[in-house]
Amino acid sequence: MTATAEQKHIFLTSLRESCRRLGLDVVHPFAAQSFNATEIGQQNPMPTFNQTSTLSFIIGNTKTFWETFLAQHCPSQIETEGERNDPMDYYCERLIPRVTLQALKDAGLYSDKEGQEFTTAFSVAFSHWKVTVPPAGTPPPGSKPTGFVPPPTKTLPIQQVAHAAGLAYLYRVAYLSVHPVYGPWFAMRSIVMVDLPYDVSDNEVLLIKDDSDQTGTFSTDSKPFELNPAFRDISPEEAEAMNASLEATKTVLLAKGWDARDWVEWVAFRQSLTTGRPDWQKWRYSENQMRYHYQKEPELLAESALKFQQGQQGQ
Ligand code: B12
Repeated sequence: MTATAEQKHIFLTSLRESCRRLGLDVVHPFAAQSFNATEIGQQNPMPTFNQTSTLSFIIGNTKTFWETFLAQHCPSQIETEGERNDPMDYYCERLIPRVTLQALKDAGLYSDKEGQEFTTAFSVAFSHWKVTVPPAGTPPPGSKPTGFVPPPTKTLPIQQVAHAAGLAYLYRVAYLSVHPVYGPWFAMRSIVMVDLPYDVSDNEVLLIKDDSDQTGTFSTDSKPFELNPAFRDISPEEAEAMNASLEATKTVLLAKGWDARDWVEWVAFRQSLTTGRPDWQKWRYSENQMRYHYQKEPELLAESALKFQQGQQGQ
């Protein structure tokens, strides 16, 4: 499918605005090839649709997701096992493919009107899962049109994709991706791949440049970071000390094995890599959000949603 610059602009703008409404305020464009060229990318490549530079996005969120999610969370209306198991993952599965498809439609790049069917192929993968069936709202395989292309069957290592895409530095000592603006306080939910060419100018529309949150614009033009943002303001000796300290804490924590009941210690571990960057403090999750992410207790989510919907904080 070819697209005019105007159509691409409409697609990008629609996708970004819809994601923001869903609380997904991180929409980072990049070329799938930047990941596919890495060693792990060669073993588990993202679809490229025969483009030489394929428009792809990492979709994620900062702390702002919490309240948007609480506002619509209604445990009594949960019908499926999938949603009960993880309402946030389910929310992303249900809505990210839908808004992608809608953005393509808005831009005139997809139509399921009878007699005028045409598609732009696209694919959606999730950090928690790989979806290999067409998402809701997309016609099933075999019917016309279906632009949905299954993503790789193996989980995409989203932290490594984000590193190659220039979204966040993968700090391997901590197993955490570090964003230059948010630090470690963000999550990655999904990767969207579209049969359209990626151009550096796409960054103009989609990178962080929201005046209201004063994060400033950030772009690496789909190239990896060379420096760990956690080390930006500290000396090489302090960086070395941070590595050693994280390594020691990690060894102690891993010796116990992963246990969500140790969440306070894991949070302290995450916090400790921000010592050189007090500017990241404002992105730290609220206490309930933090606890929920580590413990995934449905009761806490239900209680926070109820409080939020009743006008209390739900924090
Ligand atoms: C499985 C998983 C875990 C497992 C890891 C066990 C294991 N070794 O398999 C457990 C349950 C321990 C875990 C814990 C946490 N995770 Co985790 N995890 C994942 C997940 C879903 C898949 C990783 C994977 O298999 N990738 C595929 C392989 C091929 O790629 P890889 O790069 O080699 O992946 C390795 C590393 O990611 C590593 N790893 C990732 N997290 C952790 C945590 C620990 C403790 C260990 C030992 C290893 C490890 O294990 C992977 C397999 O070897 C990713 C999402 C994703 N798609 O990558 C999130 C992800 C990496 N986790 C995430 C988070 C936030 C956490 C937690 C903080 C809890 C939480 N949900 O809030 C904790 C603590 C992590 C920490 N570093 O402090 C975020 C990281 C965000 C960021 N800014 O970096 C991700 C990206 C999910 C998301 N929605 O954003 N996680």
